[in-house]
Amino acid sequence: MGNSNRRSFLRNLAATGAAMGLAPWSVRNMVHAAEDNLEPACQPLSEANHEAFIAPVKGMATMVSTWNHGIEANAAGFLALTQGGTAMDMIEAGARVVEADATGLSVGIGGLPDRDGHVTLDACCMDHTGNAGAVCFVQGVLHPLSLARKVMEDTPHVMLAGAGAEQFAREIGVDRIELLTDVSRRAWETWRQTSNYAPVINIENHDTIGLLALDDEGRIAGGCTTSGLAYKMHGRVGDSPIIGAGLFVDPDIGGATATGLGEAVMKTVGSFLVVELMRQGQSPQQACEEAVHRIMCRMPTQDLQVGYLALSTSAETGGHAIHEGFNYALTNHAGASLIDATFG
Ligand code: SD4
Repeated sequence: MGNSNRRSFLRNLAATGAAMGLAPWSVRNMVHAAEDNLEPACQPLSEANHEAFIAPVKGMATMVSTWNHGIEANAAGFLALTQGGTAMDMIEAGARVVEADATGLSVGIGGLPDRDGHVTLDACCMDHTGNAGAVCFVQGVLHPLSLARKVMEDTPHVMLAGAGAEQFAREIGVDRIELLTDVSRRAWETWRQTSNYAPVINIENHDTIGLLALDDEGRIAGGCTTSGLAYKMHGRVGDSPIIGAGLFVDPDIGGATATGLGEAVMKTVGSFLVVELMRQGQSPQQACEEAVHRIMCRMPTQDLQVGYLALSTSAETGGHAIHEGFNYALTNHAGASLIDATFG
């Protein structure tokens, strides 16, 4: 049975079980029993070979960032580059533009809150040496990616969470700011009237920014910043600040970032997977397809959206999503474009 037939067979089986009024655990057992009788779940799409290094190119600065707001982010990144910045400076400059845009409902100020009305932010970054920093479940901080960079550069740690991250922010002079805007508060109040307090898992409503940049010296860096899943449970942390899930950069190979339902990305350590597949010789595009395929094999009964974006140290790019609708901005010295990712 092909993978997509297998998926729809299992999805139909789960739907039939639910329609028959079976308990969720009983539907799960039925699906697992059916899976056991099918051939192995996840065959790779293509044979891997074993590269260990992708020769970096110089003079080919390239930046890719998820969704429409990637255009502004990349423009800020290239401005930082022309001012003498490194790949990591490009990432931070790009992230800050989107984090400060109160009209965006998924990143920084204006981001939709959790189900209790708190805006909690997640962010991480990795630089061209493979160093990493992250903050998660942080409130009242306008630029979580800059805070993640400070964790990376000025502490012996990789990740600070919640009140500890906020304390660190105050210690380094970052003022507290209200992140819930009138628009996001009204959206939350409307949601509260109709919700059953289950976190929303929607294939449309994702626009975390993930950014990858290669500077003219061949240095690569990445970042990811988000307010996470709208109306999530208080305390929920997604993939975006998790090194290897929402972002991974290997200075010898390239980087990858993810957008969409973080739980699916975390369970498959998606961005690390993309980069490792690139190490084994796959192009960024092939690697993104394989990582999406892995989610679809592992979670065949769930309808969810995940998109991956990748950039190699040789300035090759790729992007792929489960469903139609994921796009990303690609900027290099020749100009900027918005690209619709392949899907399926
Ligand atoms: C999360 N991956 O918190 C994030 C959400 C997202 O575009 O990507 N939105 O699960």
